[in-house]
Amino acid sequence: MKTIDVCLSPDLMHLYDVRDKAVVVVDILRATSCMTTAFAHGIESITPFAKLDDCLAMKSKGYFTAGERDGKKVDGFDLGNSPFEYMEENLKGKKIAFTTTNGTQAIAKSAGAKEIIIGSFLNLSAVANHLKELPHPVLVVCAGWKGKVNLEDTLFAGALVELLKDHTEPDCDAPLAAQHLYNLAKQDLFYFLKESSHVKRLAKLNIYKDIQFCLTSDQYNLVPVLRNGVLTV
Ligand code: 3SL
Repeated sequence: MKTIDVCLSPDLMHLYDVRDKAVVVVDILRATSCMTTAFAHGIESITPFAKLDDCLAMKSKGYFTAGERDGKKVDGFDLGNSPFEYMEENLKGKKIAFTTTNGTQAIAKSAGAKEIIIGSFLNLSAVANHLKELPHPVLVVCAGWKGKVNLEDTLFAGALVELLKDHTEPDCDAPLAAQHLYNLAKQDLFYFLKESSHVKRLAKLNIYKDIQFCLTSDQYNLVPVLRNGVLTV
């Protein structure tokens, strides 16, 4: 049976060898939820960048640019990091260059994996079904917050471990911890997360609607995959 593991923070990536792995990058609030939503609404591709300048430079190549730091849209960028922005009709068929505080950093740190895919609650079952078909061991990479662990990405990892429990075996205690946590929280993820650091951070920006949407399971049946540095479905 193939293994499943969970890297609770990108700062722990040195502990994992990604070369034989299918990596699922997750940033529930909100980068990977935005990416999933964007593809569901017809966006052609998303090119993730770790650095703001590299991302902004794509504007001159005809890309829409999405830039978030500390929860806020960065000046000069076309888009921020609310999933509702990615439902706009004018983005259909467009290419987006994307950079966020943690999500795109986690993608960059997963470089070299056999496959890198984007996970969120919005496409949870689609991701699980995709992974069932792959022969590779699975590593869920939680984006966290500036190197620190967060609850919402850990809960997603736990949901995935739960869905894959008949197809994978845990490689250490992190997947087991995530799975137990998810089983405690699954009746009401929003309630479970109300004291969490990033929910509090985003609440200050008044974006409960985003949080609630990002915690909704299985809205979309698609799996963004990174090929040659570009995400497509
Ligand atoms: O850190 C990130 O990548 C973002 O998703 C953070 S925020 O939800 O936009 O604050």
